[in-house]
Amino acid sequence: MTGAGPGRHRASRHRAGRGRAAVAVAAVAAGLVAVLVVWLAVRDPRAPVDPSAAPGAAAPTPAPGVLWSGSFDPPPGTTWQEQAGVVVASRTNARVVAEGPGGREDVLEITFGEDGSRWGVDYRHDFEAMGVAAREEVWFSYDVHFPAGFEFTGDGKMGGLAGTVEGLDPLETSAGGTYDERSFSVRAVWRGERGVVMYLYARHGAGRDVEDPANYGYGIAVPFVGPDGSTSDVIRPGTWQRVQHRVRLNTPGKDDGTYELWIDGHRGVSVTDVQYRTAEHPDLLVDQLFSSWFFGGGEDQFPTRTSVAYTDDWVLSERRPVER
Ligand SMILES: [Ca+2]
Repeated sequence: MTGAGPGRHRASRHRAGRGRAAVAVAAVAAGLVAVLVVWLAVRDPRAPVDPSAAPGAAAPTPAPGVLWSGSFDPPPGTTWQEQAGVVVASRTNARVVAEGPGGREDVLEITFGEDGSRWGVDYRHDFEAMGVAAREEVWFSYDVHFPAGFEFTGDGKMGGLAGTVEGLDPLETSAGGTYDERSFSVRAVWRGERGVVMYLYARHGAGRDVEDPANYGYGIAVPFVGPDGSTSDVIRPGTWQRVQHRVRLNTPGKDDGTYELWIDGHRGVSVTDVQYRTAEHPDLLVDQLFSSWFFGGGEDQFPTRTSVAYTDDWVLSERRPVER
């Protein structure tokens, strides 16, 4: 940069050197254009800046669009719950194990069915506690592993996303047969035949109102359709699988919000008529992870023995993360 100015002045003062100076100026200008082109090519204007990354530090560069990530390896002196922004924990049958299935390090092991219970865990994570602003669109991705022999009886809940208006207790979030339009939630549910279902509590979605009799007093369900067109055997016990939820909120009062559920890079649920927020609550945003993992339904769907499942590598992002 600094060479261009003096070069131009010298060229105007010395007639004899004008030709050579013009060539030099052109070369410098060409160099600057080349630098600019390279800079534009490598920079991603959407990539978040990591304030903790000091110059020269070996901190990993976050992938473009990543808002938060957690891998159950909290820094010394902290807990995974702090790392993951847990603000309410009503069921806590889980622990971090150093070596999980497939040699995976530091994974959350969730235990179901101890003492005849159908739980699981029920954690509510606040975006603010995770350093993430409440927003209108977000992706929540996590890995899950059900060991071979896992007892897929009834339908069991897995993690998802939720939103509540300011001041509402996270445990009051719409779920479990109760819809309150000051909130919404959407989770993935496993079914007995190892299928997976979207389980949505919102005013409207998939052509139905939440109070439609076809929902039997519960949330709106849409089955995940696998790459082969089948709705069963979506879960493959004994393997790690990637589950990804996408929520894009609607225009308040309109049926134009989006929900997508992806498993292992395949989009098996896509609903584009969701009314997450009603006209009365236009300020509702996505602001929570909803980690309730349990065997659902009636007592005939309770597990008959203790089972465990594993989860790891959680990511919140602005858009679909690059596949690993
Ligand atoms: Ca991990």
